[in-house]
Amino acid sequence: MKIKRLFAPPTAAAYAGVAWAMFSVRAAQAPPDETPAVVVEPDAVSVPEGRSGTFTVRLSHQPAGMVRIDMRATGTGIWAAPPVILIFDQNNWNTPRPFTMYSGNDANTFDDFVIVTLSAVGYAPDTVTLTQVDDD
Ligand SMILES: [Ca+2]
Ligand SMILES: [Ca+2]
Repeated sequence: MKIKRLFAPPTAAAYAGVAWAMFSVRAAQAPPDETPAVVVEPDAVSVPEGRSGTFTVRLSHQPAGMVRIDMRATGTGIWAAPPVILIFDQNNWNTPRPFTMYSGNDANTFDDFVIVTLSAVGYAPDTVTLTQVDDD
């Protein structure tokens, strides 16, 4: 019925069609598309010395195929991560996947830290900062 009104002659019915068309344009413009990104949560994790800390990783947008997450770590102290490669696909891209890192026992007395950057082709990278809680 409403599509018919758009093509009607200039009568009262035609004005109703115009109003409906304007509403359609507004609906198409909002919300704006966001940049596809790797999503890491939370932004910061506190890890007791000798223990582990966990964060999660997902994608903001559905990929066309398989997407591999690359990890890069920079910081101080002794950290270890399991040899796990995170791969997302069209079905599991928005399911948060946990990833655990371990803080090694060290001889120093300060809180070491590591910044982990997670990236993927076609997606903006995200980071998480793991901060050790030194026990010496
Ligand atoms: Ca220590
Ligand atoms: Ca330390």
